[in-house]
Amino acid sequence: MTHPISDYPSVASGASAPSLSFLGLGGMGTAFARAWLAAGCSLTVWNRTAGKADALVAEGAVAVRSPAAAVAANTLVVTCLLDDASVGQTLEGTDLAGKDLVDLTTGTPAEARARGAWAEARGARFLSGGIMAVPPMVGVPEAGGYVLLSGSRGLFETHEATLGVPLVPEFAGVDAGHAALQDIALLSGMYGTLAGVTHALALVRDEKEINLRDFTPRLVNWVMSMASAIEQISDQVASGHYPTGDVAPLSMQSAGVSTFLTTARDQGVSPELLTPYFALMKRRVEQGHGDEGPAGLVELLTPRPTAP
Ligand code: FVH
Repeated sequence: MTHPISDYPSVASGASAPSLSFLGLGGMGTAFARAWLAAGCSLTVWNRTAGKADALVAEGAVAVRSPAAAVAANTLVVTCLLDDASVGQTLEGTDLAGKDLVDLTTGTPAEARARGAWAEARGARFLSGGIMAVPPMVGVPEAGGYVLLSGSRGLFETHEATLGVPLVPEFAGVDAGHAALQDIALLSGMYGTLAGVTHALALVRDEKEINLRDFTPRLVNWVMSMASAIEQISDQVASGHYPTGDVAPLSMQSAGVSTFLTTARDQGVSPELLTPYFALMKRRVEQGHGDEGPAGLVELLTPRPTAP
């Protein structure tokens, strides 16, 4: 469920202010810590390189010397470290019994599930997070960032307001791996788009009569207007039914591939960002799906056993 940011006003200050411990003061961690301090939270921080806490202490944080001291200081314990291995190294030997552990470190779904089982075996409730933002978006609701959280619904409901201070929290299910899976899926969509954008800019950037400042708004508008097709593609993938008679059938698109490859060659641009997608279109057409749109390409990536 998506919550409007207005659900997360500044938290109370003074004796009733939420209190939490935060481990990991890298670029993202520092942005999170600042947002909690600015909202009046009582924040205990730890970082491997202790000096990174100095500025936050000046802003009101309490820095402690060990992960164990940070975990002991509060029920709500949040980690934002480099990777899952660093989370294990940091929390090993700390007493997690009765704690609510929220790990915002990016990792695989399997790592999140294993970390959840590890935390629960030590008596903690657990949420794994996928941060859909970059540091300047943290604490800036209008920037549109949010954090996916999956695992213990009870933990989420207990701390939703506090967790919502830096970024809007969205509960992503009780499977601890589902925040990470959706995080990676969303970023994969971003990388695919960036691949096309990179190729497009490479095609035109050295052309004397084309000004990138004129071309770029066209590229932005085109990518955004094409994004409206995502919902139709998703509906077809969900149903596993790929209608024929698409307005831009694969057969037509596949026939146009040579135009893209020749243009790239003539412009001195490597086609390597596009050729894997073109290869999938060709295979799908060869399998007899030329009248369909692009949604069915997913069947080539996740082949399902055919019915007996
Ligand atoms: N920055 C971003 O734009 C992205 C946005 C999406 C989410 N990611 C993930 O968030 C995690 C933290 O990212 P970060 O930007 O804070 O990362 P760094 O600035 O590189 O800081 C890393 C912190 O981890 C500490 N650390 C590293 N290894 C260990 C270890 N073995 N034991 C204890 N701590 C460790 C490091 O400490 P130090 O180097 O200062 O001593 C930093 O605090 C990350 O998963 C992103 O993928 C950010």
